[in-house]
Amino acid sequence: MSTVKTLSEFIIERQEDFPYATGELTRLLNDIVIASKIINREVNKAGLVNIIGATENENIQGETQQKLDVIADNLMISAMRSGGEACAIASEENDHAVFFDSVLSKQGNYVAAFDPLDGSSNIDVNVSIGTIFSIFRRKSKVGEKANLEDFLQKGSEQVAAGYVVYGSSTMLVYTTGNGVNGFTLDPSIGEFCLSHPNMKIKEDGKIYSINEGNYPFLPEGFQKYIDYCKVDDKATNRPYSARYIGSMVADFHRNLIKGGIFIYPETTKAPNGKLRILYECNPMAFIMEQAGGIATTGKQRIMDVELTELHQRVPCIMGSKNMVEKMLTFL
Ligand code: P6P
Repeated sequence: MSTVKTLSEFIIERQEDFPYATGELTRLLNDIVIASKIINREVNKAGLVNIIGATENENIQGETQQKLDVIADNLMISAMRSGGEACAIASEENDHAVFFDSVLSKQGNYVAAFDPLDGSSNIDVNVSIGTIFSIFRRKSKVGEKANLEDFLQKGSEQVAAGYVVYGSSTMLVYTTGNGVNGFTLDPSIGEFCLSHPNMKIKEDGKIYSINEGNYPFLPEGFQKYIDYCKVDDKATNRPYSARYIGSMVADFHRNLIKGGIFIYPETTKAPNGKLRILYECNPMAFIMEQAGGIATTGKQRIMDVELTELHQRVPCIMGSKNMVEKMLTFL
């Protein structure tokens, strides 16, 4: 009988992958795993109890907060606060980062950034959603209260990044800079089990993911690329297939497995695009590069972008190497 490898066992086994392996990052990742399992439970029962639908509140992005957004956000904050390995947490749902005050947390070596429930507008229509996380070593002095500079680090400084996709099954995919591994939740034992070791994205693909409703507002190069995807040319495997769920984690995960390109560019309505670099584009870029793909703003590597504010947006083109390189020739 094949021995099942749980995520917790895998993280401990691979502890030497973590810089300064002292067990703290291992514990931090396991705290995130526990919170993700609870979020999964809440997401799965959303249709049955009164936690679907919207609150009366808007987040800093001006987006209506879904009830589950707030539940997931609170779960992540409390997991990080009680775990003690993170000295601060930033989240799409909170205007400002939360700088923990306890003596224990101020000893924490790491800061964590989350999109606690990405794509949450899809909850009420039962479409896959996800949690995205990004972890940095703090820049501020251990023992002191963390500060904003701890979060305004380039994506290349991340020590770990990952996502959970709550779909037909629940999967957690993460990297610490030594490849990408995927784990599927086995509800019968409540454990994430290694199901997709050493994930790599195909160099080519047939799937393009972009909200074509934005076509009139796109720079000409992106309009030309969309037109290129639709040309009937068997020699170059076109026309491609349009696949767009409107949930970044779900679109990203499908393309990671099947090959493809995901694009959320700048538009005349949103000159820096829509997606946030700290807790959406950088963690996904880390995973994409570790899986052999490319993640760019169209002008530079996403993980080289300097951050000046917590909820900074950045244009995002990521996916199969040859598809992204071809797409860039249109810009
Ligand atoms: P649009 C969800 O709100 C999200 O942040 C991402 O998950 C998703 O890729 C994007 O926005 C969808 O945006 O403008 O196409 O609806």
